Amino acid sequence: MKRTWWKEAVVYQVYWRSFYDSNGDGVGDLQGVIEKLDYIQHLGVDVIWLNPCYESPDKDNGYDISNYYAIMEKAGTMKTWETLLDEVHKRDMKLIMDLVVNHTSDQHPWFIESRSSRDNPKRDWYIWRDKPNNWRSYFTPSAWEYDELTGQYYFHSFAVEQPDLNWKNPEVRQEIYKMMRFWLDKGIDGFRLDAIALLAKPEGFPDAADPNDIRYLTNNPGLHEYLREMHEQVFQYYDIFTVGEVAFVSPEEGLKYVAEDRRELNALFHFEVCDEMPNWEPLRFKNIQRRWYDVLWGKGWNSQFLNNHDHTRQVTRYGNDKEYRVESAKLLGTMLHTLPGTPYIYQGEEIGMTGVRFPSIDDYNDIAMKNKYEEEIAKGRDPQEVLESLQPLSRDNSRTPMQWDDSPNAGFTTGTPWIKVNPNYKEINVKQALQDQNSVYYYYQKLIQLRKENPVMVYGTFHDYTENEPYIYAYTRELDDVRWLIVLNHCDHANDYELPVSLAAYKREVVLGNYPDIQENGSVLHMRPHEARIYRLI
Ligand code: ISL
Repeated sequence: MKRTWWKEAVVYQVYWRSFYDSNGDGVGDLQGVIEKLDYIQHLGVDVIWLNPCYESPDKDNGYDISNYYAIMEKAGTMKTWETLLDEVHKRDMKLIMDLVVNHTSDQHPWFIESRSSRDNPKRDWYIWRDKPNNWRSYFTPSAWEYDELTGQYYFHSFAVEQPDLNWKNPEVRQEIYKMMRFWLDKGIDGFRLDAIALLAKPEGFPDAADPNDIRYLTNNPGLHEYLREMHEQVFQYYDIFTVGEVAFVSPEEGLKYVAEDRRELNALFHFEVCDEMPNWEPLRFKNIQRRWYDVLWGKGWNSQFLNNHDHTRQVTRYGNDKEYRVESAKLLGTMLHTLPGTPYIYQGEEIGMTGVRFPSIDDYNDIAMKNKYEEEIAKGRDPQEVLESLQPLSRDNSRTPMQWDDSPNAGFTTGTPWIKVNPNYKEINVKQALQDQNSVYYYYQKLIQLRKENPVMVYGTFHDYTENEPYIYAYTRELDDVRWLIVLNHCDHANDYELPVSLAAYKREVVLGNYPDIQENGSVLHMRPHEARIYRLI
């Protein structure tokens, strides 16, 4: 298998508006990221993924761009951004930017022109029709918005304020490629490609059999031609990393995006877990891992993540964020950093930050949640019941400010935070984690260091020995004569795991564990609640 830096990397995701506020306006900013780069470097990560900071009316937290060539004022200036890139590189790390090209903001000059008249030269830069079909969007009951001025509907896969670009139009594609070269020529190290599976739209926009099953928004014919053209005209000229956000794909479909011989993208995020598995389902998770490994291994590259700025913090959603928060956070980290693919750390995950339950809908900011709340209220549902149904998976669970210390607002800002701080910041914060050798932080540091020193963690083949085990997850990674065994007890109770004969035959050496000692009797491993162990088999 070809070895490359982005396969060996650990990526740290920075949601800058919630990371660190350097000027007291209550919103994190790029200067704040610069001031915390030593903290990120100290963790040992190799790449920073920066969420969108382009000029934007900020309806969807930057995913509605009105000028691709400028930095959002509340984030900073182009000068600040250039300093950030420079400081990242000085610390021997890399920076990938979020590329949002399925849609723009409705305030982008392109769309303002396009909606101005039916014969405007940019009319066909977006998607206009006389009649909508029955599709809904990710964030609204209909994917079509009527525009009085020209008496037609425009298409939007997300919010009304995010009209989709018409990728069929070669002028649009060339303009986007020019913009991508602008940032690549500035020296960035790659792109996270937002909603990239949505670029192509089906001929004639036929009605959907089930409008509520929105997978019709994705993976339509023509998409891969766009991605191949993107590679041909832009990516191949740079030593960069491209990872696509690819919803609703099977491993076979996913391979089409990342197969090295197809020259499209380097890696993908699939959402069989984060979008489609609301809570921890061990057998389902294991099955997903095996299927993607079997189809991609040796051909294309996967990503390992359980949370990001769209998905609830993993220790709350897929672990135990109460009596076993530290052990559970370490177990999930062990799993993500030892399964095949590039591991992603979402800011705050490395100190075991949790999700949140704000008491009022007014405490929430996310357009997706607000829209859904209004939609359900309009159906006559009880407001409190709707709020409680939306809280667990609200995207704001992972968007509360980074918890730096136990001072007011968790040391995030000297102003009023744009979104409330999680009330548990006095217990869970970076200052506390750095003072505690047993903290999640130092465990993540060890995991990341292990990846740098042990290619088996990156290029080792994968084999799951516990397909039908509800609590124990035991799998090996093997490379040449190096063989690692990872054993996880994803459960609030202790469980014994009897090693299969094939594994019991080896002498075992502990590489890392999240409990201070190891309890085993011969080939029976006594695993305590949320215990994780990495063994070298000799
Ligand atoms: O948010 C989701 C589930 O709660 C995801 O399904 C998400 O909408 C989808 O993965 C696309 O997300 C990306 O594009 C959106 C933006 O709101 C998200 O933040 C971004 O990650 C539109 O640009």
